[in-house]
Amino acid sequence: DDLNWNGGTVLERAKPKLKKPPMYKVIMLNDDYTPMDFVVEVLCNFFRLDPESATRVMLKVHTEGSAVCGVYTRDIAETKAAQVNQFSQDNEHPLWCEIEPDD
Ligand code: TYC
Repeated sequence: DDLNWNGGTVLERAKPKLKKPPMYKVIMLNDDYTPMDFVVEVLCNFFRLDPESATRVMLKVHTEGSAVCGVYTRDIAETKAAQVNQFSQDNEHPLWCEIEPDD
């Protein structure tokens, strides 16, 4: 903690004021219908993954039911999930993302 000084004496110990924000995981869920290519495209374009990483995450969702696409502050995580869900609906795919706290 920081020290607060007053004329050469320590008055109190202050808490550092900058705290790390709570972080949220964006979780992608499996379904039986969304084409694998579409999922990889979403992971590349919305989560800035390279094609190899995107393919790895897509296959993890496919085999395990869900996977983490990224970890962000709450606003960014909510926006990414909403953008993916809207883009999927616009393209008539049931692909779905949710967010959850990253303890
Ligand atoms: N299970 C889908 C299929 O067999 C592929 C898929 C992967 C769908 C990941 C959604 O988040 C997903 N075509």
